[in-house]
Amino acid sequence: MISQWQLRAAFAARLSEMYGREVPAYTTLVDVSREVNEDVLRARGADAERLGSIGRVTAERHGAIRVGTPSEVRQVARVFGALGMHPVGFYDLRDAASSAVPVVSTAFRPVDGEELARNPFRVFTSVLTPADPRFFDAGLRARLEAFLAGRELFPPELLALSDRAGAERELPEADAERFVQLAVHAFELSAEPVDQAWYETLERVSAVAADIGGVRSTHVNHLTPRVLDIDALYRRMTERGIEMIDTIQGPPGWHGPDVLLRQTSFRALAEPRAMRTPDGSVVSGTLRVRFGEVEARGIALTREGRARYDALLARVDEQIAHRTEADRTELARALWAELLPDSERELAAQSLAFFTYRPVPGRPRDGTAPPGTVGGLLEQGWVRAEPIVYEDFLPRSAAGIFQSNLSGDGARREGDGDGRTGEGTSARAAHEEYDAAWLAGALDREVLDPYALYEQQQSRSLARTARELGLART
Ligand code: OOG
Ligand code: NI
Repeated sequence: MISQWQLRAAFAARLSEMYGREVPAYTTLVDVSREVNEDVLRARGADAERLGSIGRVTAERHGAIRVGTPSEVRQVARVFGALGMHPVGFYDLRDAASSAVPVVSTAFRPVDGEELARNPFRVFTSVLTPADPRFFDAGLRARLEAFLAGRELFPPELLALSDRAGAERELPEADAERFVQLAVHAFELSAEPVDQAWYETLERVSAVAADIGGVRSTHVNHLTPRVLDIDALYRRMTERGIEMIDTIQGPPGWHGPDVLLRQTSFRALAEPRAMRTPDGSVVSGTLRVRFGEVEARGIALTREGRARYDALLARVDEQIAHRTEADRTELARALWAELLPDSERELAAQSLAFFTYRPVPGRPRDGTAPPGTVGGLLEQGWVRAEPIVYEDFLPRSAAGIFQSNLSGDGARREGDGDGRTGEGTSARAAHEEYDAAWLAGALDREVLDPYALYEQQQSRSLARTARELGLART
């Protein structure tokens, strides 16, 4: 029998193999990431593994897919449910000022610590919002919905195997193999000719709308390795002549602990695709739909910690607007140092980040009683804190990453009006319609709250620690 985590690991590995065959630049990214990780390990020793063993980090990937309808995203939930991956978090990418895209998203991932340690594979999953009149007028919406209703992304055999694996939490070997084959195939780029006129109609609204609704299948659009030093990775990719987007998204690099998530990407490559022209002939064209991304993960921040990050973004935007010449990175680094303590201990003591706690074994009992605060326990060496890694995404970074394939034809830039109707009352209504509850309804599953998951992991460890130290509570 093949268990869910083994299925997940097999799927992730085979998807990676497929993507490397189809997108050779991905292989370069994986190779360079591995080199950087080995260097960091050599330079920092055990400290390099503070946020995950080198085995986990080297194997770790996230992918991204985009689908068109509630029923399609529900099928996605069944396929990933088979792999022990659950929808966590709700991201609305329609508002980002300079990079609005007509989707709302969640991430499918394992949720419990042991499952994450076995294989943390996650997939950022977006679903189109055709009823949002800021992007689609009534006529286009109707054509789009009719087109989407007529396609099948996942064959019935795959869905049946998915439901079985989801219910039984394992599959016999032959069925597991079949499942992995069908699942990987569902995310390959299809060779079917693309209807050029239809694709271009959608592209005028948004390149993402065209990527989702302009073709009869779906595909993984990037697969992201994890790296221990993203600044070094960025330099090395640039040295190899690969043109990266101009920033690293997320918190700035600084002297303090890594927190949340830093990501960067290279632009989608022009790949040859068969196109059906309006007169019915098939010609060869190119589309830019698949790109490369890499990320560094840090400690998960509490709501209070996250509020500081959001304040950082707001302050950088504000100050950059007045001082266009200012170096964004330098400014962010300086503000960050002001907003966030630069040690794990202070992050823990001020409840800004999540940790798991455990008593220090063999601490000499000097007759004093352990203090009642986390800060005091850490300070006096009673307990040790291990950082909890941020397993989720950042909406602002995600919006920036979407730009990786919006920067060519079909880019929607700030102030572009084409394809959008005004932002009247109906626009606001549609805006509210696509919320977390809408997504949960579409998925037919609860969308889990990432903070609640981290909080639970932390409070369990605190309760255990308090018990072992004989404290009433901490
Ligand atoms: C997803 C972009 C977001 C990330 O890592 O933030 C993302 C997409 O382009 O479909 O993958
Ligand atoms: Ni990504």
